[in-house]
Amino acid sequence: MSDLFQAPDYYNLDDLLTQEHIMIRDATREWVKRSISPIIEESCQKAVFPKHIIPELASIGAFGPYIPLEYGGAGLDQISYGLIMQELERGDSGIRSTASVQSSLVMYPIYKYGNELQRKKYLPKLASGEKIGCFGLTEPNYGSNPSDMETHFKEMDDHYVLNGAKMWISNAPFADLAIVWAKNEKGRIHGLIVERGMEGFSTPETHNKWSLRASATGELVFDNVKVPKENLLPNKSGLTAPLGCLDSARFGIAWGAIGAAMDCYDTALRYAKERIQFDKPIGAFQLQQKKLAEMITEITKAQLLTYRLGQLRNQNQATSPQISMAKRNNVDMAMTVAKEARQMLGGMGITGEYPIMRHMMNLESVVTYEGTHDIHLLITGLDITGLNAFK
Ligand code: TGC
Ligand code: FAD
Repeated sequence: MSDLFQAPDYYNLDDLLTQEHIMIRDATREWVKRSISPIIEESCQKAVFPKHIIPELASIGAFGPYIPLEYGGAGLDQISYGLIMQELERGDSGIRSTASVQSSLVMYPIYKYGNELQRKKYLPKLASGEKIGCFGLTEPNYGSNPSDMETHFKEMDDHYVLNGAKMWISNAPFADLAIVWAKNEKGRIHGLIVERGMEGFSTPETHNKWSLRASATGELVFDNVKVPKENLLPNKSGLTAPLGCLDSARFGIAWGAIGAAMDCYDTALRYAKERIQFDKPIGAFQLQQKKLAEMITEITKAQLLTYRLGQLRNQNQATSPQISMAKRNNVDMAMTVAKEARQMLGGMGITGEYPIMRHMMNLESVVTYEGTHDIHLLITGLDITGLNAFK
């Protein structure tokens, strides 16, 4: 089925964007129509990540949009980054996942916490898609509370010996390298660059997912892996280091979720005008109009929240709790929009003829990863009361 997507802009938000923003957004939108829409249903049904799109994602600037040009990035601002994530997730959350992991969870820590040698060695190849990375924080026994992680490394003469396991890692099955968060002998968390081919390092794939099926997920297993000392990220340690990467990725997800919601809304709106029941388009019934009116209201509110957050990020003034609020609100909004839109399509809503059910299933992962819905609420709770309700 051809992709007829038309983006809703109820409050003329395009007027707030620069020409460059609009150009980048439209170019990504066109690429999604051309390269993702025709293949995504089959990728999801078959549960395979379409690897052939990697060079194309690189060429549209989706790998490291805000990483400086000198390291191969696109040198763009945060709103451009957000718009790219929005458009990719309009195509599919799994495609956005691949781009946001590569950008915010692999390139960002190397850029921010790495030394110049590491930046020069890895960033251009990650930007061009020649190398794909993944990010290992979550463990089988430690998801929401990564500070208790068990993965650890010991210092030897010219290398470290790494042991442990990570779980639920996007891109792991085919990644060339992993940014792995592990504790040293003093219990301090550090980031290590672990490369495919290092002895004792394996990446088994996680099968039978009902969600994010076009994204490959796997484990990272470390069995006495010898990691050269030059692979430790030297410029930041402690839990704040991985959490800093998550701020950037969560910001991208806040924009991405709007893309998924826009696609569901747009599909339902078109269907409501075309589908005739009781001699009328179903869009003429008040109950269906209520659904559509509430969807566009919530999408518009999310767009405004996210645009302002983008301005704050551009000024380096966005706080982590502000990012949590946007991630939580927008993903929840997108889930509600998807659920209502699916019902509006009746039986057709459950088929792969339309994208809604796929978005709905994907969002079940998006609401959980990068901090669950509940965890982000607790982050807001802590921020406004000063009282920690995690423990
Ligand atoms: P807590 O004691 O509160 O904090 C420890 C230190 O971290 C600081 N901090 C942050 N720093 C930078 N950015 C943030 N967002 C930060 N949030 C907290 C904090 O100030 C403190 O610093 P210091 O100097 O005092 O030591 O730590 P806690 O153990 O109580 O846990 C806090 C909590 C629950 C907020 C945090 O651990 C959390 O966010 N949990 C959720 C875990 C999570 O999001 N995992 C994501 C894994 S990656 C992933 O899902 C990728 S999916 C990718 C895709 O496919 O798109
Ligand atoms: P748990 O932490 O066990 O939480 C279970 C439930 O308990 C949740 O509802 C949670 O909100 C609730 N809960 C936990 N603590 C509290 C509390 N203090 N108060 C109230 N409720 C609480 N991780 C990576 O490191 N890298 C990746 O690339 C990555 N990709 C992923 C891809 C997919 C498809 C998925 C599903 C996950 C991915 N993750 C990744 C892992 C993800 O970040 C974790 O699943 C998430 O952080 C939650 O951890 P958990 O699954 O262990 O749930």
